[in-house]
This record gives sequence, C-alpha cells and structure tokens, in this order.
Amino acid sequence: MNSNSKTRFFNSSGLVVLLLLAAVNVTAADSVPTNSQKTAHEHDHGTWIERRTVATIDSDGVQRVKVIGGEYFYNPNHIVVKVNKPVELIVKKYEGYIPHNLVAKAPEAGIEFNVDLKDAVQAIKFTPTRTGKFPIYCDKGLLWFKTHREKGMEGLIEVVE
Ligand SMILES: [Cu+2]
Repeated sequence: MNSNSKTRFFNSSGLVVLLLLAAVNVTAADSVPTNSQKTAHEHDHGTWIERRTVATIDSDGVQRVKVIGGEYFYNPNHIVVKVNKPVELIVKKYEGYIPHNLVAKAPEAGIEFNVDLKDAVQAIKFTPTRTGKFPIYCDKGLLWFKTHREKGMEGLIEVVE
C-alpha cells in the first residue's frame, strides 16, 4: 500500500464513520423527538456561550493562547490580542471522529489561516496588523445538515491597541 492509497483508505473510512453517525442521528430524531430537539437547541446559536480570554505576552514577546475545538464549540471563542505583536494559537481537537478546522479570512488585518484540527497540538502563527473584531469559525458540515459554524463553532479574534 503506497501512501496515496493509505490516505484514500483513511479518508473513505472516515466518511463511513460520518455516515454511520448521521444515520444514528436520523434514527434518534425519528424515535425520540423530545431528546433530539433538546440536543439541537443545546448547540443552537441561541445558546452560544461566550468564552473570552485575553492573551498574555510571553517573555519572548509572543502572545500564546490555547484553543480547543470540538462538537460544536471553541474554547475560548473570544480571543483578545494586541495589535502588531505576534500571536500563536496553540490549537487542538477535542475527542471524537468528526473533522473540524479553524478558519479566519481577514488578510487585511494579517489574520488568515485554515487549519485542520488534530489530536496533536499545532501552532497557528500570525501578527495582527489592525484593530477590530475578526470572525473565526469551522467551515465543515455534512450534506444538508447545519454547518458546524451554525451549530456554534465560531468565535472572534478581537485586536486591541
Ligand atoms: Cu467543525
């Protein structure tokens, strides 16, 4: 098995797991409407809970913030950093098989990345160049279901003086 076919194998087995999860969800929704409704509301935008953190500057001048992402949250999800000082988001995936990422599309502020979250920690490095509030989110989703962002995987980077 060369590395390409290995990658394909893992990709397709991941898809099977997701489809199984989707099937389980649909079954649960049919048979236990009360419980599944409750679950849907827990992850709804209406119950999005702010988890704010203010970055501290390490002795090497870098603002490091640990971020965990999973179904369907980031912790923290409101990250306050100082402008024109390097930032490292130390990201990690919470347990589970569903793939997640962390996306920002604010190149005008020096904040642009798209990183798949993994069990191992990774550092997302950037230096914000202007103040303001810039969204971060997971752009994953399955078929016709709500996107992860709609389910609560979103937040913001707030850049201050
Ligand atoms: Cu996600």
